[in-house]
Amino acid sequence: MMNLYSGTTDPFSHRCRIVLYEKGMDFEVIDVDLFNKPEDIAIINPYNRVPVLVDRDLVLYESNIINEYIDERFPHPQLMPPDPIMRARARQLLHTFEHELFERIPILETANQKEKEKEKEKELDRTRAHVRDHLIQLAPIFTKQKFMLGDEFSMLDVAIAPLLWRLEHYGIELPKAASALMKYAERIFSRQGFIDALTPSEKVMRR
Ligand SMILES: N[C@@H](CCC(=O)N[C@@H](CS)C(=O)NCC(=O)O)C(=O)O
Repeated sequence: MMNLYSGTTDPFSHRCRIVLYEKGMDFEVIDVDLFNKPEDIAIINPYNRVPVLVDRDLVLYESNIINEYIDERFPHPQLMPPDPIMRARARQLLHTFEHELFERIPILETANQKEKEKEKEKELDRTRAHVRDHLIQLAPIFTKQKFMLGDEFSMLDVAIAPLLWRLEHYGIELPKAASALMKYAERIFSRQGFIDALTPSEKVMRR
């Protein structure tokens, strides 16, 4: 059985939980409190971060790498496109999401810290604006199709969903012009796999 070491509020772990629940397979999620991290994480992941997947002798870290492995081991429903050209495009977009959006998560995570220096507050505002503008650019896609790659739910939707779930929590407000994107987000949030993957601490992030 696969074991996933997963942060209870961590958006990267959230991605892996979504894939595990979408696949409906046998696995165990080991909850990791990031404020009180057990020492064994540093033993299994040299970067001392979650998520980490352990499948017998295989130990994997990096959410997108873990998710591609699960997708290949359990191909139903397939989340990466079967065609090599579409798969390459999907990986390119996964990279863009990391670069433009998810690399900024550590700054966005400071949104709920009480005491912040002025400089940090400015950095947080710049980051919120960058993420908001990038999401606004994506909105027109969903006037034509249901999901990121077409009408089927895919790895791209998995990859971005934890951020969309946390927009309010990070203090990011989208304008009405991006309503197609928020409708798209609701489409993801209503999936059974998505609902089952939420931890109690994540459930309270959105009202
Ligand atoms: N690029 C990594 C990012 C993982 C990551 O940054 N995890 C953070 C949680 S947001 C972590 O475990 N940080 C260690 C800590 O907070 O002590 C992935 O996609 O898995």
